[in-house]
Amino acid sequence: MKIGITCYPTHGGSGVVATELGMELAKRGHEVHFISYALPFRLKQFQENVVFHEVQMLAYPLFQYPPYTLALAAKLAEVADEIQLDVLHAHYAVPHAVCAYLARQVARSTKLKIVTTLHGTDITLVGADPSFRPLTRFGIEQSDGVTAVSRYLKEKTLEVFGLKNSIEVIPNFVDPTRFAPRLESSCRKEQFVKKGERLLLHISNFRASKGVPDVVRVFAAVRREVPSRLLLVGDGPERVPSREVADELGVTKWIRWLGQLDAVEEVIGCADLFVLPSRHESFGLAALEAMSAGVPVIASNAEGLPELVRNGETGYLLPVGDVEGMARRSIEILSDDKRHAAMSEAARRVAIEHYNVEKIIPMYEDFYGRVLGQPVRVPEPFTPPDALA
Ligand code: GMT
Repeated sequence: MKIGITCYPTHGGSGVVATELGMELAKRGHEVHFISYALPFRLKQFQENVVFHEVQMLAYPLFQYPPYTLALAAKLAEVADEIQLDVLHAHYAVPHAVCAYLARQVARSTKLKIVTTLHGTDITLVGADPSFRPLTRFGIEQSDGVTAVSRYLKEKTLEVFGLKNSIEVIPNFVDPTRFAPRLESSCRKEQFVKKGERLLLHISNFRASKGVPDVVRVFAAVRREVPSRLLLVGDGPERVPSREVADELGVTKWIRWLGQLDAVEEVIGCADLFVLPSRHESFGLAALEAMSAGVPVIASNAEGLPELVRNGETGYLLPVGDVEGMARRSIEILSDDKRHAAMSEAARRVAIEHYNVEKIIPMYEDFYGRVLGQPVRVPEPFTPPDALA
């Protein structure tokens, strides 16, 4: 199949999922074309069957707000015609679903089908805002197929927009060989902690909804009981507030702000506990990547998180803002080796059984096939020429 993918290329779960999906489809022999304003950050290396098309913006003095969405739609139509795309897959409804619709109207090709994947804030925050609501609904209604990354998000979308579309739930996925426990990964724990100390980890885009200051508060309480350190990966508006809270609580010297990191798999396996106290989280990809590496998760019970984190089995879920409860459960896990090992094993098992890339990619292929009205033939995997010699 020839598949076009448009997504946000910067750090953020939807771009990660779109990029990983495209790379996996390419490995399986499909021809994948990414279209965006910059190279998606997990797409740094050459890969067979993958092409990146950059949306170029025309600089013109009249454009106080350069019309990126129109430039994207034009590029999508151009690529659709040139490559004869079968499917154009829009990740994050706003504005990508509408751009894909425009592209289909403009393209000469008549066979193009549009698939839209909803990720979370494109519905719950941005898409549902009165200023975007009619367009978001239109983009979803005009898509030939719509998927959502959790049951929560599917129900929320149907409720917010009063839609009659069918929405398929295809959860996010992880490669358990890449997101592996410490002993199977390249992570060196002694880089982050002294002997006998535990390592807590949080990864996000540090938006207000992630609750990064709460991560610091949980850590400060844990640190009083369990010798430990905290690693904060990512950057955004909550970096400064999280530093202020750390200073107030006197725990700054045990925290490392690593900033943005492309290859999070290089640190994730080192952690003993992953903390995600989000106010909004339709899925929680970083928590899944931690689970795959055998790291138990302490999370809020917001939105889609209860579908991923099994309370009492792979970690604990607590109400949003319940810092004390999160700290108590963290201490419980970190001070009992047997309990920690059991949760670690369960976290990895659930990730492998339910979210393995090998299981989820065929769900997308099957979905594309249904949208196209024909089963997708999985091409022969690409064989490098030197392997033929
Ligand atoms: O979490 C964010 O704010 C980023 C956002 C995105 O679109 O990049 O993430 C959303 O999509 C991810 C991938 O599907 C999900 O794992 C996140 O839970 C979701 N974020 C929210 O719903 C807040």
